[in-house]
Amino acid sequence: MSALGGLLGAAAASVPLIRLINSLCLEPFQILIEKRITPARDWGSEILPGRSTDEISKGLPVGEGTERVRTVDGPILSADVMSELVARAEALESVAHRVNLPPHKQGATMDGPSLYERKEPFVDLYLSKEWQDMVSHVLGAKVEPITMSHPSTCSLLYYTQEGDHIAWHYDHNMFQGDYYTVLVPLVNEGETDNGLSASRFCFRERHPFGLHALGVGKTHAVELPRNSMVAFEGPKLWHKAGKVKAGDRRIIWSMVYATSSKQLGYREVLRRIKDVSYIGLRALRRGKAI
Ligand SMILES: O=C(O)CCC(=O)C(=O)O
Ligand SMILES: [Fe+2]
Repeated sequence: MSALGGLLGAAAASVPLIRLINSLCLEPFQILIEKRITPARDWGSEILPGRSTDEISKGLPVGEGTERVRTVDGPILSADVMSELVARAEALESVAHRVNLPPHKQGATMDGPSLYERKEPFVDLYLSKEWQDMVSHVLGAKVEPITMSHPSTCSLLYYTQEGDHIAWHYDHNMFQGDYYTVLVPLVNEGETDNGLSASRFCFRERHPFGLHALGVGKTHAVELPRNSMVAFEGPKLWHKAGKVKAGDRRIIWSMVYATSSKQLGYREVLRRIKDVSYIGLRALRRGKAI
């Protein structure tokens, strides 16, 4: 083989590697672009309608290691905005990406990049200063939005078929600052006594030797009616979404905020490796949700 042929061959062989490195390293640069996104709407009067942020409850009276959980009773958003978001979420259900990864997860997801590309109102609200301020107040920490290129930044989770759930887990922090997950139920309907689905947001108190992951310690189950909110430090709180029963419908708007949205490259690589272990190389596609 000529020197040129060898060079071309080596270049061709390295294309997948270059793609891989690109997809692992590109995202930190995307933050710079996304910081320029300005929300189109004024959401101020739609958030906590008729209530001041000082009136809203801050935190659950729970035990050791759960101080990072905050719940807020509804209404979080005005009836009009809530109806609009519910209608959009219902309309997107047919295009949401369904996964079945027993025993970890079963359900459908509309990931952040897809919501962003479709200019859905969730992204506008997520990025707005008013919403950010309210979330910061609830958490007692000044937080900011993270890159829109992550699947979980601002996503919709559908628990609409029997057995849909997410098993016990920590969320993955790939940022320098503290990382918070914020959940707002858009739909939560079923046959339980109070009309909610059988799926509850559950979290377990931290055990000093990590035995909470083995089932040791007190578990709390939180009922989340439509238009309420729970916010928590996902990478430090052992949590899950229980299984829905046949006929239940639970649709959650899930968001991520951080005290510093500067990404740590090696943590992002670890996240990608974890995702690839679940769903294979297609996890490397930009914004692919599992
Ligand atoms: O749907 C739930 O209750 C939990 C969702 C969750 O764990 C997450 O978005 O990180
Ligand atoms: Fe989670």
